[in-house]
Amino acid sequence: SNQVKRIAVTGAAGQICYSLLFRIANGDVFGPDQPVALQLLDLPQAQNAVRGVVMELEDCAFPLLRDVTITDDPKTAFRDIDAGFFVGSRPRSKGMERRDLLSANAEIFRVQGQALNEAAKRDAKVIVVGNPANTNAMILAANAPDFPTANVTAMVRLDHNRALTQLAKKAGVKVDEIKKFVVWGNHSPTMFADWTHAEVNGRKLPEIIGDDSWYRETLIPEVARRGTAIIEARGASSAASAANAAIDHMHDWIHGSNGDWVSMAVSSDGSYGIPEGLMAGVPVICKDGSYERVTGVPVDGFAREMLDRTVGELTEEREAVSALL
Ligand code: NAX
Repeated sequence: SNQVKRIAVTGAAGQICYSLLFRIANGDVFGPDQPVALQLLDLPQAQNAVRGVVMELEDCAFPLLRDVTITDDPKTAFRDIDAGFFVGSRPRSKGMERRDLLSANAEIFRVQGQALNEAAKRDAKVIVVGNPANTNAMILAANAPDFPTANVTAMVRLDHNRALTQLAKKAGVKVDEIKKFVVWGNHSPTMFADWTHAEVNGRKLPEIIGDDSWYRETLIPEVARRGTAIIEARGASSAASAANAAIDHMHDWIHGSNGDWVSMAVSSDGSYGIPEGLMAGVPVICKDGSYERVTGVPVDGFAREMLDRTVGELTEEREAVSALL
């Protein structure tokens, strides 16, 4: 039988994890034959809440769930892991400036990077969900010098999935019929949902939809504002859909993307005019447990402007936390 995979999840008492943990334990990430052990990290004051979630996990009697650890110590949480979901982060509180938020989180991800460096398996796959996700991932990687930077990624898959459904509705096709769609850049309102290369059965999606102003004036801003729209409607931020996107991201990384593009924020190699080391959403193809950036995608005109804008924001975020890199 398969050896148990050890999976760290941070922010375990939070609302995204209230969906994510159950799906991991159900086999949605690693597959129906892969036993898992969960190593749950949260702050000292949240330990009791995590114990409550673990009671519910037990009450699901998941056949694949072999062991659960609860801790407030990052090193214990990351010991010998095969995968890590970094969901916990410091939310913005009243009166907090963007810069304060960036540095509070930078401090968290500095400490967690050092723990990852010390404790995790070298081939562990890491996704950062906690915001500002891209910059947090960059700090995590920078503070784990003996851990492969390529194995640290950040999540733009929720933006990707949000756009896919709207595009599929508009085109009158099924979501999985759309290929070669990508979200570039930061997980923030500057992200660039790029339909330029998207295809349905070999036909260009922009030609099928045939409405460039809908794309620029409705689709892009609606995807950018979707998180806010959900908060307004639900009174709480997106949780189940965020967990689902994290699962899609990790699932495809492990099991492959069948030749199609998926959007992942990965450490830039300098291509597409994205400064080296920034964690930016790019198109990748996943195969045999790793991802490869799609190379040579033409980026010009409107796409260039949009990509430069989101990369500009990532550059500013890096400057704001530069002391911790
Ligand atoms: P919650 O506030 O419900 O939960 C966060 C949890 O993290 C809490 O239990 C808290 O105690 C814990 N935590 C805080 N600091 C920690 C630390 N240093 N170590 C371990 N745990 C810590 O937030 P939730 O709704 O679950 O969202 C989690 C994060 O995901 C937020 O930063 C949120 O902004 C971010 N999101 C990112 C998305 C993306 O696409 N990349 C989309 C969804 C979501 O908004």
